[in-house]
Amino acid sequence: MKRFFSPAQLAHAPRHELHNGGFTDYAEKPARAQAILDAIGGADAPPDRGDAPILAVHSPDYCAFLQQASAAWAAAGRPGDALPYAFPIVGRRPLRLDRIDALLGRHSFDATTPITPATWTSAYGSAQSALAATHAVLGGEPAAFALCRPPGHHAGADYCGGYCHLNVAAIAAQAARDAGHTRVAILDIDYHHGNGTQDIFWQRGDVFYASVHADPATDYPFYWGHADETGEGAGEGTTLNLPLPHGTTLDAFRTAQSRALDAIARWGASFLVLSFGADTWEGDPISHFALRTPDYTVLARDIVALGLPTVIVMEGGYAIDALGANVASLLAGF
Ligand code: OKP
Ligand code: ZN
Repeated sequence: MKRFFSPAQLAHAPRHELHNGGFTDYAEKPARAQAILDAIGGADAPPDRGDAPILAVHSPDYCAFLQQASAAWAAAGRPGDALPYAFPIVGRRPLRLDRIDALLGRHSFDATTPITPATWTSAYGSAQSALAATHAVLGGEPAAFALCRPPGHHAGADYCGGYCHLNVAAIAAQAARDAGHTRVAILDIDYHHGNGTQDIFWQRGDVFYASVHADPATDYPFYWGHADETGEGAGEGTTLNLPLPHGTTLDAFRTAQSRALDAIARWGASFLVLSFGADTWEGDPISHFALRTPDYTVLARDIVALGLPTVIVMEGGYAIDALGANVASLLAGF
């Protein structure tokens, strides 16, 4: 299978994240990408397709913010990584966004996603990897893998959060739409609900979003991912959320994934984007499911049986010692 990764994706390396009221090491480390590369025998650098396919999903203001935030933070005399700490209540009155602190809060939904001088460069590389895999599949490959890091599924059209800046799954899906696929599905099997992806396609009837994830009643991102969220307007019925409890093992996960696959097949998708997180693994340090390494091969085979051209984009997975084997197990099923 073709695999894509840009060395620029290694540069984004925040020091800390806010965790349980204090600061801990940032979990979404560059070493994650290296572990995956080692396990899958490397990857090709993606060509540069420019920012048009990114701007097809994200607002120009938000992209400018991602490029300038770190410098503006430093210019304001702040040490360390740029981190939001003041959030607007949207819709009350016009927002004043003169100050970097105000911009950070406006374009973030949490305080776990620092911006460094390299964030834009790495997120841009991650998006280019997703686009390279998408174009490989559009060109006739049955499947291709984008080693996306930073990940994407928590990022919305104009906000970051959950270690995500550019929504690589959405960028891939939109590129497939723009190449002529009229019905594109995204299957998200990361441990966490992909609130950003859901939000981007919430009112659209041309992209189906299905997600199997930890119940937001107990898990991040808390506000989204409940079973009664099904989309709105033209998008009514094209969002499917399948939350599962702590301790979930292969059987229940596979049943839920099969429900998602059935819905995608019934809807008539001609192209699939798989948001893959290995944080469903039993030893993941920030998650609470109990999948085992060989299980990813089983899940992949079920996805392959759908018979759709498939772009796989990497999302989470934080047990670095097991991450390579878990990704290799998934790819083996393809
Ligand atoms: C990203 B992805 C605070 C705990 C919350 C955010 C989790 C983001 C997961 N330290 N951290 O979906 O794997
Ligand atoms: Zn996750």
